[in-house]
Amino acid sequence: MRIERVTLREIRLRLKAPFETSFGSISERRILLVEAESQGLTGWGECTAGDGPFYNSETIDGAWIILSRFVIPAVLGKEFESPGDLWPLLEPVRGHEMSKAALENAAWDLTARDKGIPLAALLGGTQKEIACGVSLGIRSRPEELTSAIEAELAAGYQRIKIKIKPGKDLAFIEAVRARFPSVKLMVDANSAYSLDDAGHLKKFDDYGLMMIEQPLAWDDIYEHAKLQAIVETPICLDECIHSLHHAETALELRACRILNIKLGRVGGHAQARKIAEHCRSLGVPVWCGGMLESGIGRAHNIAMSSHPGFVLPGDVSASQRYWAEDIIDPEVTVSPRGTIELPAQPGIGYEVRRTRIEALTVRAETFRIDAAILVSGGR
Ligand code: OSB
Ligand code: MG
Repeated sequence: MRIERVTLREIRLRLKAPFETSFGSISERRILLVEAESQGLTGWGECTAGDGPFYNSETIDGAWIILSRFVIPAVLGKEFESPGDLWPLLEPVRGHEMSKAALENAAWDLTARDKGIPLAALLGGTQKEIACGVSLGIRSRPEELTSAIEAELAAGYQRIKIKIKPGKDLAFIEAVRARFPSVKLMVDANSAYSLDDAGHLKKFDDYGLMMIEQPLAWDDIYEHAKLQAIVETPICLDECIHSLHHAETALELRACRILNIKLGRVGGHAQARKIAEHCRSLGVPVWCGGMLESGIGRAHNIAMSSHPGFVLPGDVSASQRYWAEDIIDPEVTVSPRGTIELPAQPGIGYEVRRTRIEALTVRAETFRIDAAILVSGGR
Protein backbone atom coordinates (compact mmCIF):
# COMPACT_ATOMS: atom_id res chain seq x y z
CA MET A 1 0.00 0.00 0.00
CA ARG A 2 1.12 3.56 -0.61
CA ILE A 3 -0.64 6.86 -0.07
CA GLU A 4 -0.99 8.75 -3.35
CA ARG A 5 -2.79 11.82 -2.14
CA VAL A 6 -3.49 13.57 1.16
CA THR A 7 -6.02 16.32 1.75
CA LEU A 8 -6.01 18.51 4.85
CA ARG A 9 -9.25 20.22 5.75
CA GLU A 10 -10.32 22.50 8.55
CA ILE A 11 -13.93 22.35 9.61
CA ARG A 12 -15.71 24.25 12.37
CA LEU A 13 -18.19 22.54 14.67
CA ARG A 14 -20.08 24.35 17.41
CA LEU A 15 -20.40 22.45 20.70
CA LYS A 16 -23.96 22.12 22.04
CA ALA A 17 -22.74 23.77 25.24
CA PRO A 18 -19.40 25.38 26.23
CA PHE A 19 -16.92 22.93 27.81
CA GLU A 20 -14.85 24.34 30.68
CA THR A 21 -11.59 22.89 31.97
CA SER A 22 -8.91 24.32 34.27
CA PHE A 23 -7.13 25.66 31.16
CA GLY A 24 -10.11 27.46 29.59
CA SER A 25 -13.57 27.28 28.07
CA ILE A 26 -14.37 26.23 24.52
CA SER A 27 -17.58 26.76 22.51
CA GLU A 28 -16.57 25.95 18.96
CA ARG A 29 -14.03 23.41 17.75
CA ARG A 30 -11.71 24.00 14.81
CA ILE A 31 -11.07 20.46 13.60
CA LEU A 32 -8.32 19.37 11.22
CA LEU A 33 -9.32 16.33 9.18
CA VAL A 34 -6.87 14.26 7.15
CA GLU A 35 -8.00 12.32 4.11
CA ALA A 36 -5.47 9.79 2.72
CA GLU A 37 -6.12 8.20 -0.68
CA SER A 38 -4.80 5.12 -2.42
CA GLN A 39 -6.18 3.36 -5.50
CA GLY A 40 -9.61 4.93 -5.21
CA LEU A 41 -9.95 4.22 -1.48
CA THR A 42 -10.01 6.89 1.23
CA GLY A 43 -8.96 6.72 4.88
CA TRP A 44 -9.80 9.40 7.43
CA GLY A 45 -7.96 10.76 10.44
CA GLU A 46 -8.63 13.63 12.85
CA CYS A 47 -6.00 15.85 14.44
CA THR A 48 -6.87 16.44 18.10
CA ALA A 49 -4.77 19.60 18.55
CA GLY A 50 -6.70 22.51 20.03
CA ASP A 51 -7.04 26.07 18.80
CA GLY A 52 -4.52 27.25 21.42
CA PRO A 53 -1.52 25.47 23.07
CA PHE A 54 -3.25 25.07 26.43
CA TYR A 55 -3.87 21.32 26.79
CA ASN A 56 -0.48 20.53 25.29
CA SER A 57 1.93 22.48 23.08
CA GLU A 58 0.31 21.60 19.74
CA THR A 59 -2.24 23.76 17.91
CA ILE A 60 -4.34 23.22 14.81
CA ASP A 61 -2.44 25.91 12.89
CA GLY A 62 0.92 24.48 13.92
CA ALA A 63 -0.25 20.98 13.02
CA TRP A 64 -1.24 22.20 9.54
CA ILE A 65 2.33 23.41 8.96
CA ILE A 66 4.01 20.34 10.46
CA LEU A 67 1.79 18.01 8.44
CA SER A 68 2.30 19.97 5.19
CA ARG A 69 6.04 20.44 5.44
CA PHE A 70 7.26 17.34 7.28
CA VAL A 71 4.75 14.60 8.09
CA ILE A 72 2.99 14.28 4.72
CA PRO A 73 6.22 14.51 2.63
CA ALA A 74 7.79 11.77 4.81
CA VAL A 75 4.96 9.35 4.11
CA LEU A 76 3.50 10.22 0.70
CA GLY A 77 4.30 7.63 -1.97
CA LYS A 78 6.23 5.35 0.43
CA GLU A 79 5.40 1.64 0.28
CA PHE A 80 4.22 0.16 3.56
CA GLU A 81 2.84 -3.19 4.60
CA SER A 82 1.33 -2.13 7.91
CA PRO A 83 0.56 1.47 8.92
CA GLY A 84 2.74 0.70 11.94
CA ASP A 85 5.69 0.78 9.51
CA LEU A 86 5.12 4.52 9.00
CA TRP A 87 6.29 5.42 12.51
CA PRO A 88 10.06 5.13 11.74
CA LEU A 89 9.56 7.58 8.84
CA LEU A 90 8.04 10.06 11.30
CA GLU A 91 10.50 9.59 14.15
CA PRO A 92 12.93 12.28 12.92
CA VAL A 93 10.17 14.80 13.68
CA ARG A 94 10.44 15.46 17.40
CA GLY A 95 7.18 15.84 19.30
CA HIS A 96 4.12 16.84 17.25
CA GLU A 97 2.45 13.55 18.16
CA MET A 98 -1.04 14.83 17.26
CA SER A 99 0.11 15.75 13.75
CA LYS A 100 1.71 12.34 13.24
CA ALA A 101 -1.32 10.53 14.66
CA ALA A 102 -3.70 12.34 12.32
CA LEU A 103 -1.95 10.97 9.23
CA GLU A 104 -1.08 7.56 10.65
CA ASN A 105 -4.65 6.99 11.77
CA ALA A 106 -5.90 7.86 8.27
CA ALA A 107 -3.48 5.19 6.98
CA TRP A 108 -4.92 2.68 9.47
CA ASP A 109 -8.47 3.39 8.28
CA LEU A 110 -7.32 3.15 4.66
CA THR A 111 -5.56 -0.18 5.22
CA ALA A 112 -8.54 -1.67 7.05
CA ARG A 113 -10.85 -0.58 4.21
CA ASP A 114 -8.41 -2.08 1.69
CA LYS A 115 -8.52 -5.40 3.55
CA GLY A 116 -12.30 -5.15 3.94
CA ILE A 117 -12.13 -5.55 7.73
CA PRO A 118 -13.08 -3.33 10.68
CA LEU A 119 -10.23 -1.19 12.00
CA ALA A 120 -10.64 -2.76 15.46
CA ALA A 121 -9.92 -6.19 13.94
CA LEU A 122 -6.82 -4.87 12.15
CA LEU A 123 -5.59 -3.48 15.47
CA GLY A 124 -6.12 -6.78 17.28
CA GLY A 125 -9.10 -5.56 19.29
CA THR A 126 -11.12 -8.25 21.02
CA GLN A 127 -13.93 -6.42 22.85
CA LYS A 128 -17.22 -6.38 20.95
CA GLU A 129 -18.54 -3.46 22.94
CA ILE A 130 -16.78 -0.88 25.03
CA ALA A 131 -17.67 0.66 28.40
CA CYS A 132 -18.44 4.39 28.39
CA GLY A 133 -18.03 7.18 30.86
CA VAL A 134 -18.60 10.92 30.57
CA SER A 135 -16.44 13.94 31.24
CA LEU A 136 -18.27 16.92 32.71
CA GLY A 137 -16.86 20.43 32.45
CA ILE A 138 -16.51 22.82 35.38
CA ARG A 139 -19.84 24.36 36.46
CA SER A 140 -20.38 27.52 38.48
CA ARG A 141 -22.38 25.80 41.25
CA PRO A 142 -22.40 22.22 42.62
CA GLU A 143 -26.19 21.90 42.04
CA GLU A 144 -25.69 22.45 38.30
CA LEU A 145 -23.16 19.65 38.29
CA THR A 146 -25.31 17.18 40.22
CA SER A 147 -28.31 17.69 37.93
CA ALA A 148 -26.10 17.19 34.87
CA ILE A 149 -24.79 13.97 36.42
CA GLU A 150 -28.30 12.75 37.11
CA ALA A 151 -29.10 12.99 33.40
CA GLU A 152 -25.89 11.16 32.39
CA LEU A 153 -26.57 8.32 34.84
CA ALA A 154 -30.14 8.06 33.56
CA ALA A 155 -28.71 7.66 30.05
CA GLY A 156 -26.69 4.69 31.33
CA TYR A 157 -23.12 6.01 31.50
CA GLN A 158 -20.96 3.79 33.73
CA ARG A 159 -18.68 6.36 35.32
CA ILE A 160 -18.59 10.08 35.93
CA LYS A 161 -15.54 12.30 35.55
CA ILE A 162 -15.69 15.87 36.75
CA LYS A 163 -13.26 18.59 35.78
CA ILE A 164 -11.79 20.48 38.73
CA LYS A 165 -9.45 23.37 39.47
CA PRO A 166 -8.39 25.18 42.66
CA GLY A 167 -11.49 26.75 44.19
CA LYS A 168 -13.79 24.46 42.18
CA ASP A 169 -12.97 21.13 43.72
CA LEU A 170 -13.90 19.89 47.22
CA ALA A 171 -17.36 21.47 47.40
CA PHE A 172 -18.20 19.88 44.04
CA ILE A 173 -16.77 16.45 44.92
CA GLU A 174 -18.61 16.54 48.24
CA ALA A 175 -21.95 17.47 46.64
CA VAL A 176 -21.64 14.74 44.01
CA ARG A 177 -20.70 12.09 46.59
CA ALA A 178 -23.53 13.10 48.91
CA ARG A 179 -26.06 12.77 46.10
CA PHE A 180 -24.56 9.66 44.40
CA PRO A 181 -22.80 7.67 47.15
CA SER A 182 -21.81 4.65 45.07
CA VAL A 183 -21.29 6.01 41.56
CA LYS A 184 -17.91 5.39 39.90
CA LEU A 185 -16.45 8.87 40.23
CA MET A 186 -13.13 10.49 39.26
CA VAL A 187 -11.72 13.99 38.86
CA ASP A 188 -9.50 15.59 36.19
CA ALA A 189 -7.41 18.66 37.07
CA ASN A 190 -5.61 19.15 33.74
CA SER A 191 -2.41 20.17 35.56
CA ALA A 192 -4.00 22.89 37.72
CA TYR A 193 -2.20 22.09 41.01
CA SER A 194 1.35 22.01 42.34
CA LEU A 195 3.10 19.84 44.88
CA ASP A 196 2.44 22.58 47.46
CA ASP A 197 -1.23 21.51 47.22
CA ALA A 198 -0.43 17.93 48.34
CA GLY A 199 -2.17 18.43 51.71
CA HIS A 200 -5.28 19.72 49.96
CA LEU A 201 -5.28 16.92 47.37
CA LYS A 202 -4.95 14.35 50.17
CA LYS A 203 -8.42 15.41 51.38
CA PHE A 204 -9.79 13.88 48.17
CA ASP A 205 -8.93 10.47 49.69
CA ASP A 206 -12.15 10.68 51.76
CA TYR A 207 -14.46 10.44 48.74
CA GLY A 208 -13.71 7.02 47.25
CA LEU A 209 -12.58 8.39 43.89
CA MET A 210 -11.46 5.90 41.25
CA MET A 211 -8.56 8.22 40.44
CA ILE A 212 -7.28 11.80 40.17
CA GLU A 213 -6.29 12.56 36.60
CA GLN A 214 -3.22 14.74 35.92
CA PRO A 215 -3.18 16.93 39.03
CA LEU A 216 0.32 18.38 38.49
CA ALA A 217 2.36 19.92 35.68
CA TRP A 218 1.81 18.67 32.14
CA ASP A 219 5.52 17.79 31.75
CA ASP A 220 6.45 16.55 35.23
CA ILE A 221 6.36 12.81 35.89
CA TYR A 222 8.76 13.08 38.84
CA GLU A 223 6.55 15.31 40.98
CA HIS A 224 3.57 13.02 40.35
CA ALA A 225 5.68 10.23 41.88
CA LYS A 226 6.16 12.39 44.97
CA LEU A 227 2.42 13.11 45.12
CA GLN A 228 1.41 9.46 44.61
CA ALA A 229 3.52 8.57 47.67
CA ILE A 230 1.37 11.00 49.70
CA VAL A 231 -2.18 10.45 48.40
CA GLU A 232 -4.00 7.13 48.53
CA THR A 233 -6.28 7.82 45.57
CA PRO A 234 -4.68 6.40 42.42
CA ILE A 235 -3.17 9.01 40.13
CA CYS A 236 -3.91 8.66 36.41
CA LEU A 237 -1.57 10.46 34.02
CA ASP A 238 -2.88 12.11 30.86
CA GLU A 239 -0.84 15.13 29.65
CA CYS A 240 2.52 13.70 30.83
CA ILE A 241 2.47 10.58 28.62
CA HIS A 242 3.54 11.06 24.99
CA SER A 243 5.22 7.72 24.34
CA LEU A 244 5.79 4.16 25.50
CA HIS A 245 8.99 5.40 27.11
CA HIS A 246 7.07 7.95 29.19
CA ALA A 247 4.61 5.24 30.23
CA GLU A 248 7.45 2.94 31.30
CA THR A 249 9.12 5.77 33.21
CA ALA A 250 5.92 6.81 34.98
CA LEU A 251 5.12 3.26 36.08
CA GLU A 252 8.67 2.51 37.17
CA LEU A 253 8.74 5.72 39.24
CA ARG A 254 5.27 4.91 40.64
CA ALA A 255 4.03 8.29 39.45
CA CYS A 256 0.61 6.79 38.68
CA ARG A 257 -1.37 3.56 38.95
CA ILE A 258 -3.62 4.08 35.93
CA LEU A 259 -3.01 5.49 32.46
CA ASN A 260 -5.31 7.32 30.10
CA ILE A 261 -4.33 6.75 26.48
CA LYS A 262 -5.19 9.37 23.89
CA LEU A 263 -4.44 8.48 20.30
CA GLY A 264 -3.33 11.98 19.36
CA ARG A 265 -1.17 12.54 22.42
CA VAL A 266 0.86 9.35 21.85
CA GLY A 267 1.24 9.57 18.05
CA GLY A 268 -1.43 7.21 16.73
CA HIS A 269 -2.66 3.63 16.86
CA ALA A 270 0.72 1.86 16.68
CA GLN A 271 2.14 3.65 19.72
CA ALA A 272 -1.18 3.53 21.60
CA ARG A 273 -1.26 -0.24 21.22
CA LYS A 274 2.32 -0.59 22.47
CA ILE A 275 1.44 1.38 25.59
CA ALA A 276 -1.75 -0.63 26.13
CA GLU A 277 0.22 -3.88 25.81
CA HIS A 278 2.93 -2.75 28.20
CA CYS A 279 0.33 -1.75 30.80
CA ARG A 280 -1.55 -5.00 30.33
CA SER A 281 1.63 -7.00 30.91
CA LEU A 282 2.03 -5.20 34.25
CA GLY A 283 -1.65 -5.41 35.21
CA VAL A 284 -2.01 -1.61 35.02
CA PRO A 285 -5.51 -0.53 33.94
CA VAL A 286 -5.86 1.85 30.99
CA TRP A 287 -8.79 3.72 29.47
CA CYS A 288 -9.38 5.81 26.37
CA GLY A 289 -9.28 9.57 26.81
CA GLY A 290 -11.24 12.00 24.62
CA MET A 291 -10.53 15.39 23.07
CA LEU A 292 -14.06 16.51 22.11
CA GLU A 293 -13.63 14.70 18.80
CA SER A 294 -15.95 14.75 15.84
CA GLY A 295 -17.31 11.40 14.68
CA ILE A 296 -14.09 10.54 12.85
CA GLY A 297 -11.85 10.85 15.91
CA ARG A 298 -14.57 9.24 18.01
CA ALA A 299 -14.69 6.21 15.68
CA HIS A 300 -10.89 5.84 15.96
CA ASN A 301 -11.21 5.98 19.77
CA ILE A 302 -13.84 3.25 19.70
CA ALA A 303 -11.61 0.99 17.59
CA MET A 304 -8.65 1.58 19.91
CA SER A 305 -10.77 0.88 23.01
CA SER A 306 -11.59 -2.63 21.80
CA HIS A 307 -8.02 -3.69 22.68
CA PRO A 308 -8.11 -6.02 25.73
CA GLY A 309 -5.92 -3.65 27.77
CA PHE A 310 -8.73 -1.07 27.97
CA VAL A 311 -10.41 -2.36 31.12
CA LEU A 312 -11.91 0.86 32.51
CA PRO A 313 -14.75 2.96 31.02
CA GLY A 314 -13.32 5.65 28.74
CA ASP A 315 -14.26 9.21 27.81
CA VAL A 316 -15.95 7.94 24.67
CA SER A 317 -19.56 9.02 24.60
CA ALA A 318 -22.42 9.59 22.16
CA SER A 319 -22.08 12.10 19.30
CA GLN A 320 -25.22 13.81 20.58
CA ARG A 321 -23.57 14.80 23.88
CA TYR A 322 -21.41 17.27 21.96
CA TRP A 323 -22.86 17.84 18.50
CA ALA A 324 -26.30 18.75 17.21
CA GLU A 325 -25.27 16.90 14.05
CA ASP A 326 -22.12 14.78 13.62
CA ILE A 327 -20.12 14.21 10.41
CA ILE A 328 -20.56 10.43 10.37
CA ASP A 329 -23.52 8.18 9.67
CA PRO A 330 -24.82 6.59 11.81
CA GLU A 331 -23.83 8.82 14.72
CA VAL A 332 -22.17 7.20 17.74
CA THR A 333 -24.85 6.04 20.18
CA VAL A 334 -24.62 4.57 23.65
CA SER A 335 -26.80 1.71 24.93
CA PRO A 336 -28.85 2.03 28.15
CA ARG A 337 -26.11 -0.13 29.72
CA GLY A 338 -23.54 2.55 28.93
CA THR A 339 -21.78 0.72 26.13
CA ILE A 340 -20.91 1.36 22.50
CA GLU A 341 -21.08 -1.58 20.13
CA LEU A 342 -18.11 -1.97 17.78
CA PRO A 343 -19.20 -1.34 14.18
CA ALA A 344 -18.95 -4.27 11.76
CA GLN A 345 -18.22 -2.30 8.57
CA PRO A 346 -14.67 -2.02 7.14
CA GLY A 347 -12.33 0.72 8.37
CA ILE A 348 -13.55 3.05 11.11
CA GLY A 349 -16.94 1.48 10.46
CA TYR A 350 -19.04 4.61 10.07
CA GLU A 351 -19.83 6.37 6.81
CA VAL A 352 -18.06 9.71 6.53
CA ARG A 353 -20.51 12.39 5.35
CA ARG A 354 -18.41 14.06 2.67
CA THR A 355 -21.06 16.53 1.50
CA ARG A 356 -21.58 17.77 5.04
CA ILE A 357 -17.81 17.99 5.59
CA GLU A 358 -17.38 19.99 2.39
CA ALA A 359 -20.09 22.40 3.53
CA LEU A 360 -18.29 22.87 6.88
CA THR A 361 -14.81 23.28 5.36
CA VAL A 362 -13.13 26.66 5.81
CA ARG A 363 -9.80 25.72 4.20
CA ALA A 364 -8.38 22.72 2.36
CA GLU A 365 -5.10 21.74 0.74
CA THR A 366 -4.19 18.64 -1.28
CA PHE A 367 -0.75 17.05 -1.51
CA ARG A 368 0.18 14.63 -4.32
CA ILE A 369 3.14 12.33 -4.86
CA ASP A 370 4.81 14.65 -7.47
CA ALA A 371 4.78 17.50 -4.97
CA ALA A 372 6.36 15.25 -2.31
CA ILE A 373 9.16 14.35 -4.72
CA LEU A 374 9.85 18.07 -5.23
CA VAL A 375 9.99 18.66 -1.47
CA SER A 376 12.31 15.72 -0.78
CA GLY A 377 14.69 16.68 -3.59
CA GLY A 378 13.80 14.10 -6.23
CA ARG A 379 14.36 10.95 -4.18
O1 OSB B 1 -8.13 16.14 29.80
O2 OSB B 1 -9.39 14.57 29.18
C1 OSB B 1 -9.03 15.74 29.07
C2 OSB B 1 -11.31 17.61 26.64
C3 OSB B 1 -10.42 18.50 26.07
C4 OSB B 1 -9.11 18.49 26.51
C5 OSB B 1 -8.70 17.60 27.50
C6 OSB B 1 -9.59 16.71 28.06
C7 OSB B 1 -10.94 16.75 27.64
C8 OSB B 1 -11.99 15.90 28.19
C9 OSB B 1 -13.14 15.61 27.27
O3 OSB B 1 -12.01 15.51 29.33
C10 OSB B 1 -13.36 14.18 27.03
C11 OSB B 1 -14.32 13.93 25.88
O4 OSB B 1 -13.93 14.07 24.71
O5 OSB B 1 -15.46 13.57 26.17
MG1 MG C 1 -7.45 14.62 31.08
